[in-house]
Amino acid sequence: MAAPEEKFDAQTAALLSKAHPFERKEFGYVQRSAWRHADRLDEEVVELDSPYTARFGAGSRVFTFLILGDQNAGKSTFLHAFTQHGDIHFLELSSLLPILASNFVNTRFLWEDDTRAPIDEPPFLDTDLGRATLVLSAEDFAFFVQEHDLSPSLILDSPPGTIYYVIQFLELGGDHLDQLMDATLIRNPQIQAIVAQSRHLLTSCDKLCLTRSDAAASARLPQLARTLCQQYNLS
Ligand SMILES: Nc1nc2c(ncn2[C@@H]2O[C@H](COP(=O)(O)OP(=O)(O)OP(=O)(O)O)[C@@H](O)[C@H]2O)c(=O)[nH]1
Ligand SMILES: [Mg+2]
Repeated sequence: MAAPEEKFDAQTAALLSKAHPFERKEFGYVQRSAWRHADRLDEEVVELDSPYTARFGAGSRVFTFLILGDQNAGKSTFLHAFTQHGDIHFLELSSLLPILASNFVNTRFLWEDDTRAPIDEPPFLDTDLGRATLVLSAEDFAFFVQEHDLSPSLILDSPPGTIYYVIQFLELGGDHLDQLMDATLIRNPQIQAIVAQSRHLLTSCDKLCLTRSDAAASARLPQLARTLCQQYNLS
């Protein structure tokens, strides 16, 4: 685990010491975890490493879900669950959804001179951009669709030669969400580049999902959701 940085006050340093492992980057703080099915390591799985990858290799069909919600509603906890292989319930989850490989990235964008705390409740950093990516084989995904009575079009409308299905959950929050809604808020060119990448990710979204921890605190959420839906043609 990274050592708490000296620039933070004692309270923030204490929170960071309880955080899921994180790295300090030029653009901020990143938490990552990954999982890969041990019995199927020989299967060639699409590359999941980059937090920004919007395209996957030929033969992959991608479904993208945007997760929005109140602060500390548990969004990152949900995203992280797909890689949390040490948890006693992970086997239950992976039996339900037969994942070949999964990846979790949680990012808080804070430049060197920014002394704001990157966390307010451990173990996850306050999210600007978070992402969970799950890969399933075409055969396992078809079984999942059939077992759960989902629309056969999920399979039938896939391009010929689809061998993987990739499910992505994107979590957008904090300043990053505000910057996506209003480009005039962006001053730093590096943030502009990151926001542009997130815009690109948003254009590939299939569905918007809202999580709420507290109805009173959610007043801003419907408006945010409406604006994002209009801007990015989400449903
Ligand atoms: N009681 C309870 N606590 C939860 C649950 N899910 C998450 N938490 C806790 O709630 C806190 C915030 O969780 P996060 O997953 O970081 O929430 P978030 O929505 O990603 O927060 P932001 O990125 O800051 O908006 C952490 O302390 C979690 O351990 C849950 O289902 N029940
Ligand atoms: Mg989060």
